[in-house]
Amino acid sequence: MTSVVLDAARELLRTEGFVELLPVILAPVTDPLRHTADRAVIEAYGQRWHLTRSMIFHKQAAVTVLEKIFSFSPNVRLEPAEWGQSGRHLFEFVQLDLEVREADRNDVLALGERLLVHIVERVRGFCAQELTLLGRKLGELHAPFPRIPYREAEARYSAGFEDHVSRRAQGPVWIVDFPVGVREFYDREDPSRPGVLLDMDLVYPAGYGEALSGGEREHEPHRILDRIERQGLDPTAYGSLLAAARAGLPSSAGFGIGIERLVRYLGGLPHVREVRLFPRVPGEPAAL
Ligand code: ASN
Repeated sequence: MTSVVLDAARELLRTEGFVELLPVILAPVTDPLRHTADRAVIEAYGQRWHLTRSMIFHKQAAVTVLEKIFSFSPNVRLEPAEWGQSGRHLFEFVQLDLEVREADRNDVLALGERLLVHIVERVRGFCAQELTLLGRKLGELHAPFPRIPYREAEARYSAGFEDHVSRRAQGPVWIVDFPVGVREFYDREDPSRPGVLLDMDLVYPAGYGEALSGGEREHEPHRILDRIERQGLDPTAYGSLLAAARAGLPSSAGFGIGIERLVRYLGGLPHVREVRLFPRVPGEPAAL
């Protein structure tokens, strides 16, 4: 099923004019993330290299030369050992990470919907036997998916609301407009609504949880620096990003969708470990 998902994603994206990039595995700077405990770093050639936690900064730089890009990008995120039981976490996973120059959030929301609708259609067509074997009834998806602003979801279900939204939903649901304090500095703050980000998550139904994160990006150097400082991060650690922004990063929007979580949802599997032959589960030793 995973290879059908990869083929279907490539098919749609190539039809829409996207160029596939080979992934970046090591970089002087990577996604800071808001939630991850430990950093995976190696020393080589007198320098520290971060294992990619997402290709966000490379995506922003890539759209200076190519309008629409995507990559199947391996990410390493050293999450707490207890998260190994969540069903949703591997410390090495692959995300389909994409970015579009001069796009806004609505453009990439609609793209995310086309992508999921297409993948589900292909999986229903090509994986009928596997779905039967798994006892999985996978219905068609219908776009547009509903959108709930973060503050509204929080007021309705309080903290940890993504799980509530996911358990109650009949189909995928967008959560939009995250507050500035809970997300990374590269998500663009709405110039007309300070404190609110032009970003989104997609949540799968039936308790499968978070599918996708993305949004519009901060691309102007003074705004990136301001956000880095407001988050209490060290600007010198992001010197190469700031230099790229001073040289000129275009406005862009994009998202990343986790492949193992997507296949888990499509197949109705209990844990993302089932999707990989060699799963890397937080807190568990690996056989090979
Ligand atoms: N891929 C995500 C994005 O495009 C970032 C992430 O994975 N943290 O916004």
